Amino acid sequence: MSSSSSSFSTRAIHHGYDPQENEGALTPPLHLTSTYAFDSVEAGGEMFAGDRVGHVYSRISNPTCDLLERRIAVLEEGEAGLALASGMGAISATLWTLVAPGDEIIVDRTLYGCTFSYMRHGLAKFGITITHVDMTDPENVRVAMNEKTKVVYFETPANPNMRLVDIKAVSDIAHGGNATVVVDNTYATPYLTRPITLGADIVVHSATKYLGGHGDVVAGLVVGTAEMITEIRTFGMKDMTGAGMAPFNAMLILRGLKTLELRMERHCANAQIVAEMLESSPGISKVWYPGLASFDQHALAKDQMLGFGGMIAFELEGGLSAGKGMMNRLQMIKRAVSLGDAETLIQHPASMTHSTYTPEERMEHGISEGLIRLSVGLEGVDDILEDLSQALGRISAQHAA
Ligand code: 3LM
Repeated sequence: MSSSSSSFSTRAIHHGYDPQENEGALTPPLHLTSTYAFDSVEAGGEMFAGDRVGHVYSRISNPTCDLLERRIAVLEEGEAGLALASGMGAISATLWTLVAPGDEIIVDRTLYGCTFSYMRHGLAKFGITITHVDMTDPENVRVAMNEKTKVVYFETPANPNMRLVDIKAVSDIAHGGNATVVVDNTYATPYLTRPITLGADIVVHSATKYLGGHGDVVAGLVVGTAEMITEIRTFGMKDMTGAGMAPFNAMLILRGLKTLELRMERHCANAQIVAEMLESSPGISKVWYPGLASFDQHALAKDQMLGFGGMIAFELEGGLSAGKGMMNRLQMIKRAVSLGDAETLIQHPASMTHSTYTPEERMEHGISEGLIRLSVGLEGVDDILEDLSQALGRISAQHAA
């Protein structure tokens, strides 16, 4: 067992599990069960009423998910965690729990495409106002806050253009108006940033990404106070979405977490080298990576993040057509959505992850048509550089011709 004062990896490997309670099994058991036998009718009734602790049905809780929930809570330094079927399940279960018709959510300008769609085309249909502000200046949140504001929501770094939000400054302003601060920590992971320690109330994750880390599972997590998590579990997850995590998926995420620190160190190291190479390459007009001195919010990144992460955004001088040509010439690097895997992945947000925005919305929300997103993987960095160079080289040669 590990205490919350142990190192990050020690907590990620040991927290909440004692092999001696499970016949010495080093790896936690996988509880493949949909339902649970009650000692008596009365005991079952008490569990349903919340007067007795225990599992009643795996859409609500499961022992394998429970271990993952305790582990992510200790890694994020929150009180409690919740495991859901996907990142979108985590986000929707959380927001369905927090808001009602007439309420307002203030969100940053840039969001992952399906989160944007869920809010703008989903929640907005049910009488919830979605107000986008540029949170790179926290004062914009103060100006927008009003008595209807229930939630302040953002990603940092934001998908796909890497904008950062000052978690502490925005949380202080939001709390002045009694709003709940929800941070999507998918890009940073708790190894690089712990939003709750900076004042956020709730953290949501697409665990599909770095937490799982191997591209083999779709999953989501939420961390917050025990009281908030109970509400999200019993309303947003159980009744509104039904989006509980399958126990097998919890096992895969538990396995991924054990190497999160190691993997993040390598993602950060590789991405820094790749970002510097891209920035110095002819034919590239702009690179967005928090570890570059040229990054507008480099100072905030140094303050708020332990490392600069594995995600890079960039644009070619030749715009979208040059970008498509370059991506199509890559050999080892895979053209795929998702991120945080061992494999380096590249994609075009405007036609893929952020195609849920209209072209006008993308322009308004800071996602240019030529933007390319790179999720730098764990391969040898020389192999990543070589693949990018050969694809870029041909583009530069074409432009010169
Ligand atoms: C993607 N992103 O390629 P799931 N929050 C963030 C995310 O990046 C994502 C989610 C939530 C991508 C998925 S696009 C079809 C593939 C910051 C997912 C949602 O429900 O687990 O996919 O998480 O950017």
